[in-house]
Amino acid sequence: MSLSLFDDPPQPAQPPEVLEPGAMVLRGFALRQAADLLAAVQQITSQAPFRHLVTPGGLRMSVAMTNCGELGWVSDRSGYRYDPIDPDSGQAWPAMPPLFHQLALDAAQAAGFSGFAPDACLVNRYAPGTRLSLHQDRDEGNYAHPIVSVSLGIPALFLWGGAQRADKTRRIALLHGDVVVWGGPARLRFHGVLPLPEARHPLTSTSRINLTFRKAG
Ligand code: MD3
Ligand code: FE
Repeated sequence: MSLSLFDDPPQPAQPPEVLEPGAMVLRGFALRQAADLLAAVQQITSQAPFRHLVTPGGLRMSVAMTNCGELGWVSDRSGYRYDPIDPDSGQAWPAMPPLFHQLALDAAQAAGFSGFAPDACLVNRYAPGTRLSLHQDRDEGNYAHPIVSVSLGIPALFLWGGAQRADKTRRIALLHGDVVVWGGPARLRFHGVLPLPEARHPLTSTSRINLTFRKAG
């Protein structure tokens, strides 16, 4: 047993912020596990490297992506889908680390969704300048399941819209260790990420890593 000045202090639990019914921000919920989560991401990307997918319209996405779990989200000229096979390797996606599964289960539970059992984890990597334009997540089989997102590394401004693309958006800062759970009436909201400003983080250098856990199958 040792106490080091350089260890993270225990984090006081912060009350969940309700963005709207079904959408809750759990500030710092993943802070304690952040270094272990990032080590697991490195393990995943050694098997399934980050890549820039192409949209059905032929545009290269500025976000670099990979997946772990039984299913992975992919996009190409033929459309968007969940696929058990990584098209770049022809192999199954890396397994979802137990730490990921447990964190997603615990966060969903804290937001009022019990028994969340994700079968897909999309791993997004942002650099300064990377953005994600306004979209809905509608490639999953059953919208009754929530989506859990975990932000790591440099901060981002998340755009939170409405049921229609043209609806007014709010900006929400997502910082290292923040977890957001989106379910119920919030599940099909339009959302996106503004271009990231230049920044550095001690654990990720100039990147932001976002994990989104889904029940896709
Ligand atoms: C609200 N990722 O991977 S996380 C995505 O920061 C995605 O990488 C963003 O949008 C990111 O699809 C945002 C927050 C998020 C994720 C999924 C949602 C919010 C959501 C699904 C439905 C509603
Ligand atoms: Fe999304």
